[in-house]
Amino acid sequence: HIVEMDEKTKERIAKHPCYSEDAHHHYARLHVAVAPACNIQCNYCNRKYDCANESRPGVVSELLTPEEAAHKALVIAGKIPQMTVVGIAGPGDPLANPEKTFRTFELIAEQAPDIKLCLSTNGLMLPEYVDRIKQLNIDHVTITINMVDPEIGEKIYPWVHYNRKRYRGIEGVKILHEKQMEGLDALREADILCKVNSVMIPGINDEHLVEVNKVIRSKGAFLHNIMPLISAPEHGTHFGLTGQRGPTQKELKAVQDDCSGNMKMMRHCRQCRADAVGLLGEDRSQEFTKDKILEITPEYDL
Ligand code: CLF
Ligand code: SF4
Repeated sequence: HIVEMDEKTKERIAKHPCYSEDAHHHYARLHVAVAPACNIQCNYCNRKYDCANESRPGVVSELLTPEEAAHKALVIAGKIPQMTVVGIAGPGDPLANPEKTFRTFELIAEQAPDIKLCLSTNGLMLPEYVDRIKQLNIDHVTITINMVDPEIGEKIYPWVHYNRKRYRGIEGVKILHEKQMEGLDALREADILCKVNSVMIPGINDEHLVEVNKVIRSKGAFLHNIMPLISAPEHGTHFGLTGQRGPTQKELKAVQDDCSGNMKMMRHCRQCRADAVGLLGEDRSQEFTKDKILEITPEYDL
C-alpha cells in the first residue's frame, strides 16, 4: 500500500525518474562525475571504480571539472528535452568534494534553473551541508544507509575519515551512523525530499534492513531503495575476495516486500554509473563523452 501523497509532493516528484516510478518511462537523468574523493571505506568498494552506493561497480566514469560538467549538462539539455534531473553521485562521495559539487550545481542553476538538482551521499558530511543544499534549491538527496546498528556496520565499514582523522572499526562506524541520523533529521526539517539507498549484503545486513526501514521511516525519509550487492572477485573488493555473494532476485524481493507495508519502496533502480545519461536502464554515456560534447558545442559562456 502506497503512502498517501499530497499534491505538492506529487508535483515535486512528477518529473524525477527515480523518485517516481511513472516518471521513469518518460524522463531522463544525467549524472556528472565531478567528485573523485571519498571519506569512508565500504568493504564492497574498489576505488578504481565508481561509488557503489549509487552506481554500478566495475565501471569507470569520465571525470569532469565543474565547468565541463555544466557545459555537458547544457548541451545534453538541448539534445534530450526529457532530461529533467542532473545528479551528482560520484565517482566518490559528492560531499567529500564539496567545492566541486556545489560549484557544478551553481553553474547549472544559473544557466538552466528548470533542471532539478539531485545529490547522493554516504551521509558523513551531510549535517554540515544541509543549509547549503537548501540554498541551492537541491530538492532531492539520497543517503546510503546500510545499518542502524554500529556492530553490523563494523562488518561493512573498516574506517571513516572525519575532521582530518581516520577512525577505525566501531569508533568510525558510530560517527558515520550519528551523522546519517542527523542528516535525515536535518533534511526533514529543511523539507528536502530524501531517498535512502541500502545495499543488501546477504548474511551481514539482510535481516537488519527491516530495522533500517523502520528507523528511516520514523525520521521522515520519502523513499527506500534496497539495492543488491554486486560482488564479483574481478572487482577486487574485500567482499568479492572473501567470496561474499550478492542476493538473488528472490531474496531481494522478499526484503523489499517485508518493508513495503510501511513506506514507499523503489523497485525500478538500475544502479547507474556516475556519468549515466538518458532514461534509467538506457546507457548513452558513450554518446556524450568529453570529446563528443566538445564536437557538438565547443564553447559555452559559463
Ligand atoms: Fe541519479 Fe540517484 Fe538522483 Fe536518480 S540515480 S543521483 S536519485 S538522479 Fe536512480 Fe540510478 Fe538507482 Fe540512483 S536509478 S542508481 S536511484
Ligand atoms: Fe566507495 Fe562509495 Fe563507499 Fe566511498 S561511499 S567507499 S566511493 S562505495
